[in-house]
Amino acid sequence: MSKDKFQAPDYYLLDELLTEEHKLIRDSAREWVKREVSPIIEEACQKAEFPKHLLKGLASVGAFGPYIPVEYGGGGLDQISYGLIMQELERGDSGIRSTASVQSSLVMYPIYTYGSEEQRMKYLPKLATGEWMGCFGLTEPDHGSDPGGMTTNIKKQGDHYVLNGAKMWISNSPFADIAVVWAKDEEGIIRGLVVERGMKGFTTPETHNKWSLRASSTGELVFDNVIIPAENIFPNVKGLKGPLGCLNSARYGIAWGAIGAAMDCYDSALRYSKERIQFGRPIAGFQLTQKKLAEMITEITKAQLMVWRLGVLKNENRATPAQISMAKRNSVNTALQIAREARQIHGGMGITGEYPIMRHMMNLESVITYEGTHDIHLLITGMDITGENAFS
Ligand code: TGC
Ligand code: FAD
Repeated sequence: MSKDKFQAPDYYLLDELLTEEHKLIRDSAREWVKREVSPIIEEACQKAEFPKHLLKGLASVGAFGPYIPVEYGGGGLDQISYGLIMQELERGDSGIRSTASVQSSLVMYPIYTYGSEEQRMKYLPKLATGEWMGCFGLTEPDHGSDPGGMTTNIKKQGDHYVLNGAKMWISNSPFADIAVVWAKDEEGIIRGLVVERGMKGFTTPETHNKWSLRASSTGELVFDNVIIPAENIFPNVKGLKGPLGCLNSARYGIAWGAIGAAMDCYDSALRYSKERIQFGRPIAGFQLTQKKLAEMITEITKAQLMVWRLGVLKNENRATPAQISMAKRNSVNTALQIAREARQIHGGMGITGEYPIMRHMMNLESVITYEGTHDIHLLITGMDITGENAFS
């Protein structure tokens, strides 16, 4: 890939809505992505390899547990800081943002929110530094959009539990040290628990042949009579609201993150359109190119405003799950449309690894499906405004 010349679009001067601390955090993540991610990401995607050497750097820019309190190793930051970090990481690559989303919102968040003090102290500090990596097992081969139908189960035997079942499509599972897993107990109640690598009967086969998120490692979680000590069960949550509560946090981060991918596509298309000469003039001078670029910056600006406001509401503990769904759906869909238009502006060059467009576009095809599909989020909005449940 050619040198990273990214310049962030800020058409409505949104920087003025950020504090000095927000800007420092954002700029340090931005610089790190330019220095460490951009030079290697294209090759990592081509080879379908997760660049594991980036983990320490991710920890150093505060990407692991930014809003977890400092006494547990987190950054103690607010929700807008979290969003800005996700935006910058996904500007680099959705797979890198995914790794940070899973660690922060799907592993550290449930341990912090639902875990015992012993569980917090045991896991959170090591997760914050990247010494331990985690993954999140909710989806099963037969239960994706309807996780409430899961069949993975725990049965109490004496002073421990026995875990059986399988999870599919699990980001980071092939190398994770621990897995936060959701399973039904003998009464059919969903419980959360921590499974540690090395426990007998626990395996994590890798999923190959992905055309999307190629720089992110995806796999399964297979549990064959795994013995789980009682102290690994989360004491403070029961039911589907446990995993769905984690998704609120991760979806919020994705709502910011996808805008990063959109910003990268727009920035690349704008620069290319000024440099590329056809019919004796830059293609930026053609009305049809301008229409594409003008619509891109309009949609980016709308999405930026939406997530900023959502961040304010989240800081005040007022953001509803349905508001988060709307933003996740809007940002990802916007980014995907922008990636497709940016690809057109780059002409044939748009399909090559010289530019980040095609990689973002392929990544976003996963992002629009995971953490709740485009249609599921639409139905969440529909239910919220009508009071009618159209899921089942
Ligand atoms: P439903 O009956 O509506 O709700 C069951 C209970 O959960 C509560 N609830 C929530 N709580 C917190 N946050 C939310 N967002 C919540 N939504 C619902 C609800 O109040 C109820 O509580 P209670 O106390 O009454 O029991 O559940 P349902 O079975 O009808 O399903 C609803 C639906 C479809 C919205 C939900 O299941 C859903 O969101 N499906 C999509 C599944 C999904 O997003 N999976 C993501 C897997 S993880 C992932 O993709 C990681 S990608 C990682 C990366 O690399 O970034
Ligand atoms: P399905 O639920 O089978 O949906 C198929 C289609 O049917 C979709 O278009 C959907 O919108 C539609 N549909 C389903 N129900 C309805 C309905 N009621 N009304 C209308 N339409 C409906 N999961 C984890 O637990 N942890 C992870 O770390 C994780 N990482 C992932 C990484 C990648 C790369 C991918 C691709 C997925 C990941 N997932 C993870 C799983 C992800 O959350 C699911 O793929 C997603 O929730 C959709 O489930 P599904 O693929 O089974 O699709």
